[in-house]
Amino acid sequence: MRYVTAGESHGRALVAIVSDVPAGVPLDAAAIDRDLARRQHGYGRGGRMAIERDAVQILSGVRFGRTIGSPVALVIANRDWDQWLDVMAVSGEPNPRARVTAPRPGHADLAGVLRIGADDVRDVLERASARETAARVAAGAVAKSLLAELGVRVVSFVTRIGGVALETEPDPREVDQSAVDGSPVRCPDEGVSAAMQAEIDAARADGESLGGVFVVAAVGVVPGLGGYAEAGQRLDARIGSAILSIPAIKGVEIGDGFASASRPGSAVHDSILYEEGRGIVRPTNRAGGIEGGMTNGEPVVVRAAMKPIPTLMRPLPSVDLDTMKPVDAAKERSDVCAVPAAAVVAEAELAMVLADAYQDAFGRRSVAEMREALERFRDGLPR
Ligand code: EPS
Repeated sequence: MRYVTAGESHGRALVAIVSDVPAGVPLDAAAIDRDLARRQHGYGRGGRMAIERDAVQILSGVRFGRTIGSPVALVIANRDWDQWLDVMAVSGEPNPRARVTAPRPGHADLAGVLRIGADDVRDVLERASARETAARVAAGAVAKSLLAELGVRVVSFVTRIGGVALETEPDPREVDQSAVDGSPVRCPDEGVSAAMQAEIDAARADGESLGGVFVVAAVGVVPGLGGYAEAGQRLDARIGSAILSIPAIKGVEIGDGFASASRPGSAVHDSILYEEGRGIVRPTNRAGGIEGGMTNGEPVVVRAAMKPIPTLMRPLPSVDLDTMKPVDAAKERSDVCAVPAAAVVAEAELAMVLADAYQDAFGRRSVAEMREALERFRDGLPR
């Protein structure tokens, strides 16, 4: 299973096409809309989220609530498009006064115009905007629904915003996702949530933006997904690539990741034990559910670092690309912090990688075929 998206931030709509979808996956627009709403919410979001009420239209690939094995096309209209007709029209002449010529440090603006030879930064920023991630969340909902049919649940929570961090991370098996979603910053601890919101308030007052860290995890995953024999099979590489493809993600670790580098081997690797009736058990999950490029049957635990949003209300120095004279970087309406939203996008990305890995292992054609093969595999595991 894979997806492709199209659409600009202030264009008419965002589009996702999900291909290689097995037949029989339950899919209804309301379930996708719930994830779209989770992505929109979050303390620290800007004015745009007050305008949009993201809602998906399923154009193809679904009959009477189930996929039929053909590509699923999804559309999310941009409500704000009405206000941008003069700037984002498909035909006619652009308004020269609407040009953007002061690239924002940290955004795609500068490298993008150098790449395509544009004389208006808007040609780049419209597509580079993280608005595109709404389409990813819609696509990921298809993967999540398949995974749910196979007993896999994907969860996420925020562990750091700026200088405020959650000291002890919960075991993903015990995370109550609706309680997490009840926190305005999607953090499982109420006290830390409140401190994170205060951090965001202070940043907003200061014309600043903030990044952070989140965990995205999959629970109920069978061992052996991915592969050790070929670079392209390795699941950690596939997950790393997918998570790093989310705008503003600058670091990814699996399990204890960077902390493992400073510990001796005996304090890093997870012992292998056997318990009658339960089979093989692992008393710890420092590996984050992945060994040798494969799932090992423990929850897959991924942590990602998001940089602060590049649009600053107190802008950094830039140059005007027309004159090459120093100017303040462009200011656009923006978010102060979007870490809670990025975690929801990461659920979609992780789900898409895992759905594809399940298809590699158990068949690509239908949920029924996949379920049967999965049962056979499970029956063969040591008990
Ligand atoms: C976003 C929509 C955008 C921004 C944000 C993400 O809306 P607008 O630009 O109209 O305010 O809120 O984009 C960025 C922060 C960025 O740097 O591109 C969304 O739907 O997530």
